[in-house]
Amino acid sequence: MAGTSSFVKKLSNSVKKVSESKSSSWWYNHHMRAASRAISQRIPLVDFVLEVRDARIPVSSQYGQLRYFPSSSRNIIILNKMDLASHSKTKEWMAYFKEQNCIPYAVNSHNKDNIKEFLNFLQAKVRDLRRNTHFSNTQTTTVMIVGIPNVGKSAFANSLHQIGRITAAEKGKLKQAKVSPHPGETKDITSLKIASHPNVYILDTPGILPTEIVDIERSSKLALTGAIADSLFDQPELAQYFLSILNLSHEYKRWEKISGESELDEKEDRTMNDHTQDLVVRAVRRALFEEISAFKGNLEDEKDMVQLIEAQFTTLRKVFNVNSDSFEAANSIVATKLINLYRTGRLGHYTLDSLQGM
Ligand SMILES: Nc1nc2c(ncn2[C@@H]2O[C@H](COP(=O)(O)OP(=O)(O)O)[C@@H](O)[C@H]2O)c(=O)[nH]1
Ligand SMILES: [Mg+2]
Repeated sequence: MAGTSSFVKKLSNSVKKVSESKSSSWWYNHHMRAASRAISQRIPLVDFVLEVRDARIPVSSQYGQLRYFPSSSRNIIILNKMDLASHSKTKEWMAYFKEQNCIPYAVNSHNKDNIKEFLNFLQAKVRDLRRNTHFSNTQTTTVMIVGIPNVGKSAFANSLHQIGRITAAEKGKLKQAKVSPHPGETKDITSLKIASHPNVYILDTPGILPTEIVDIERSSKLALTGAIADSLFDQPELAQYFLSILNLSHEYKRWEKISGESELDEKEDRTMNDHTQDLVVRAVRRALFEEISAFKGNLEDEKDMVQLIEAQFTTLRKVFNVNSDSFEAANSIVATKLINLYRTGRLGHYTLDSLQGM
């Protein structure tokens, strides 16, 4: 994307610096190596593989290990976090994957209705499989969830387990897979029951990154969406990258109406119960909208973009009420807060992977 490229370059330079300071592949740690082996051994043994991807980056969040297995009707691509992606772009990506003879399914793991619909879809697949193969009536079906870190595998597994048709007694002792905003929190393969008679179990697995990511734009997107640990990236650079995307999109235009009254104009806001958080979100949107609207430069020009982003940082320091002695420390706090708002969907819906050139 023109206009964001210098920010991708800057980010990738810091990525390189980190990687040079570590002896081997720095984001592919020994946990991932061990887990990757365990997952690969199980793939041929399970009945279905659900590859969870991030709907904001349907290609960049691909789970590389699957290329060693023949693609089949037992593999389903889950585009999770659809609530954070552009709705129209998700539709286009769904059509693209269907054209490629894949089975895509877009969900928001926090949405009960989405999960119910997916369970029905999966149950139909399970019934087909049972009809067409030599399954005995008592045999268990196993479904393994795989994917890169932080795409919502554990959240998805938990929701399927909670909403799945299992007996009341079993519901009483519901297990939980650990869900966390930080990547790398799932360390073991966990089995959760999602249906009874016949039994269907889901296996949640740790997230695995590619051993090497050569494409610098891809690593920037993985960093922004949270698949790679934040400690490996400079937060202001990550926030600048995000702002360059926001400034070139049309999302901010939806914030024009924000006038400062307490009346909320967006559906997502009504579900937010933290009033202070509401006010901060509105103030951030208003500040970003006003900075972009007042800006007279050409955003395709990198120098102009840098200037706008600097102005946005200055305003955001006030909005977030950051008083720090050091300029760097203040910017780092602003960046972390801004990225957090983006990742929880408060600053618009962006699909970062483009279908062009596919
Ligand atoms: N907005 C949104 N957030 C999600 C969704 N699924 C998971 N998350 C959040 O994404 C983060 C990572 O989820 P987790 O299940 O731990 O990811 P995992 O590393 O793939 O197991 C957590 O903060 C979840 O609450 C979703 O569909 N929409
Ligand atoms: Mg997990």
